[in-house]
Amino acid sequence: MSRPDAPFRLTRRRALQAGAAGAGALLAGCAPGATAREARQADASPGDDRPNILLIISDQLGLDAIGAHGCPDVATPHLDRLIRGGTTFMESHSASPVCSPARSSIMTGFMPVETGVVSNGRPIHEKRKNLGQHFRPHGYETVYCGKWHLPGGYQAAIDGFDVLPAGKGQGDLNDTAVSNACAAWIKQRPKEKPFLMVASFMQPHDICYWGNARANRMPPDLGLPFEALRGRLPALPPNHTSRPPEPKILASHFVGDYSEDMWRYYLWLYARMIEMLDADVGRVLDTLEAAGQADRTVVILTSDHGDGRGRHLHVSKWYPYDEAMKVPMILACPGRIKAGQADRAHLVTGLDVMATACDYAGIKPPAGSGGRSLRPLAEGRDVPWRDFVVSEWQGAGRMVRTARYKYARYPGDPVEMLFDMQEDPWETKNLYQEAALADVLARHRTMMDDYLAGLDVVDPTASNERPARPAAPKKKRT
Ligand SMILES: [Ca+2]
Repeated sequence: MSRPDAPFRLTRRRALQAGAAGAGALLAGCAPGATAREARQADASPGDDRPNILLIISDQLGLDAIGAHGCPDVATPHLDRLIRGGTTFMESHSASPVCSPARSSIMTGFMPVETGVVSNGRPIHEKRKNLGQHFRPHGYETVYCGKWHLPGGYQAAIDGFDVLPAGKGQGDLNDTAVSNACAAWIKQRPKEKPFLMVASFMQPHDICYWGNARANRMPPDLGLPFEALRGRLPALPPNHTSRPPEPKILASHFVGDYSEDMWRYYLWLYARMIEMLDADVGRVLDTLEAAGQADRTVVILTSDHGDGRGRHLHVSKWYPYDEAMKVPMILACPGRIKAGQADRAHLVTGLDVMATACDYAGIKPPAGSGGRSLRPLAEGRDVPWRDFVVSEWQGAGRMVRTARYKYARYPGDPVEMLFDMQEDPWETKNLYQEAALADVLARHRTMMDDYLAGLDVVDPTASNERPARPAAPKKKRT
């Protein structure tokens, strides 16, 4: 664990860790008590041409909330250039549409029930290594900046990483500090070793705070705060009021008292928060290019989960619907990764981040991980691929997604969910009782059961979240 007051210093412990990975001959001459500079020089690997890995994590960014992914309501020039300069996966699903569980999967390559992070604010089980712990012994500089939430939101120290201090707070206050800290580190970083950097931004998650304030304090008939916005607000989605039959826990979980103006203003605000994120992503990408590192850095950009965006009367996340499930998964590196490729054929998941990073670094991925390397797909190679991805949330909810169908259930609830994503991409018709699809339903149940039975489940780790306040009465459209 690194000291928060010396984030860049190469400690003797880290030098020894690097030595274990192959720089041992150089390190052999490094006497006990050597200075940090001497240790760094001794650790140098001039012939190391492994690529850097830059993992950019957004919070609450839906896959189709980006300009280059077809969203007409937002200006995202930097995300767009990353997408157009690389490969973007259009069938990318979160391993859990909830913050900490999704992050634990991105950071380890395992499902939340395998990391112990089955709900927010829990630490990763000691059985699983995070990206930093996995990469550092192999000679990578490993740095982390921004939101962690495994368990604390912003940590001064994270096992496996040097943490770049950038304060803490919500996205509008803190993301620019994160992008500046990452940019500063890239400019001055030690050049001898490849790096693994995680730049973890909060936006557009700030929409949650607006939503909470809206729900708790603002009257439903408030109207638009700025009349001049009328006529410029995003349109409501086609499934805005769609409420197909749902398991009980979902059926009561929607916002019923927003006016149409308020819904559209909320979508407008969400877009502005994405534009804030875009500017910070741009700062880091620009710095990478200016430092001459773009063509030796594999950029992976993803998000923990999406946002309701008025689909099915939803705000926030926690749902098996696409508004919460589908997240960007963008890979880019000039000369290494196919540019301008939108992959609509392969189902991918947050579990794949670890395996992909390992593949590019020449590091063996963690044994038993369900993640797959996206590298062959990003490089345009045809390889056998998985038939489905799985997601979990709220402890008990489970979803399996195949090329055509989405199946979801909660144990003990007789109402299951089955959507034909080809015929009904907006998820408006729950087909679980369709006799003609009984075989499809049975096949998806079996697929899920077999997958779950094969997981290496650990005891859930302890949560540091404060006990939830008593729930406010549910608001329903009348
Ligand atoms: Ca989140």
